Amino acid sequence: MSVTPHDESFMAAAIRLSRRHLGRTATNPSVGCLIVKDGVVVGQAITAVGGRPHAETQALAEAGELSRGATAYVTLEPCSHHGKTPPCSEALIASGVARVVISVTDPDPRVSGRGIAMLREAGIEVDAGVLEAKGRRSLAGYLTRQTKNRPYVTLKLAVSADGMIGREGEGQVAITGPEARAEVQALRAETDAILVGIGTAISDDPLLTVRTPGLEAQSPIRIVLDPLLALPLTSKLVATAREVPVIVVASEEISPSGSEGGAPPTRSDLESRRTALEAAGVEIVYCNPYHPEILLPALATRGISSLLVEGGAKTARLFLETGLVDRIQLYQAPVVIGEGGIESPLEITDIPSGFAHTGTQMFGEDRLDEYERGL
Ligand code: AOF
Ligand code: ZN
Repeated sequence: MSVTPHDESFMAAAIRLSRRHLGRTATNPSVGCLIVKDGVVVGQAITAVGGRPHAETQALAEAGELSRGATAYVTLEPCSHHGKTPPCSEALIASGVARVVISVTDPDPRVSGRGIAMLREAGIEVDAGVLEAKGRRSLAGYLTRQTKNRPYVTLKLAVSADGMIGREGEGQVAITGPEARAEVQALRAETDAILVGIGTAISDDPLLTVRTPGLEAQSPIRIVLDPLLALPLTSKLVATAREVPVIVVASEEISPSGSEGGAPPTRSDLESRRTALEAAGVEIVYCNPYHPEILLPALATRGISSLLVEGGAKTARLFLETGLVDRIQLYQAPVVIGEGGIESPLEITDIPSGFAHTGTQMFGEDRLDEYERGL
């Protein structure tokens, strides 16, 4: 049997389902699985919050005896390894499903192709690569961390009608409206970590959490690029560091084991800032804050698969210039900033080459354009 439009419809549903647990299954991918019998969904599941159980075993449990002769739709190749749970391929074989339809093959070296091989050896018909581009996008964080040893990076910018992202010396300036802000909250909720530069952390005093009622627990880890530990102890970030983690990325040169000397502040100043930040629950990581190509693998090692860069202009430029942005979300608002504006590092007319325009949506008066590089 070959792949039919029905297969694509069920896979689209499985992909949509999988997105519900994005940002909540680290370091496991959020996978969606449907069990379909005679054209009807009889079991459906997502990788559980926390990463286990995997999607397939839960969907099969729901379908029960109805799995026999059914088709399983899975967004990622079923696992073949004995990890923290037994292999899903074995569970599928034991359930008696007749066919397994897969979107993306698993780059995990413990699985990669073996899951499919196990199913075929057991006489199950397997079709892989169904809605693959869409499937890959839904697994972007997992795939990027597995294959590039860094998180998938989204750069979000909100630009005024006159090309500004804020006003000098004024802290947070409203550029987008409530609908767009709600959308950004949803994006934060599906992302592992969010990053800003120290300039933004000081001038805007942002919280960087998810405030959508009921989703507060899905706030990302908050990261500040802060070479000299300038994050104020009175900032909202520091004040809430015990509820939602804050990581300050400071220069290696100022680490307690780093070399002496250099520019002000003095070593004892730095030492007391470090002690105070740590006492407030902030974690300090010593890593060159101006080299995302070094920082990002360090974040991947900590299990961070997706990163949202939210500002400011300098930090956005740094990530763009090092070619470490995978997706750009550019909001354009009708607001005019005028005098004293901070120029956007990016406008719709100068999106870097290599990015494809993947969609436009309106949120109230604001227009969101999305651009992605190949995964
Ligand atoms: C699946 N279905 O829903 C997910 C899979 O540590 P473990 O034992 O949980 O294994 C983690 C690996 O399992 C992960 O790297 C990926 O290969 C796979 N994730 N596999 O069959 C799922 N989440
Ligand atoms: Zn599995």
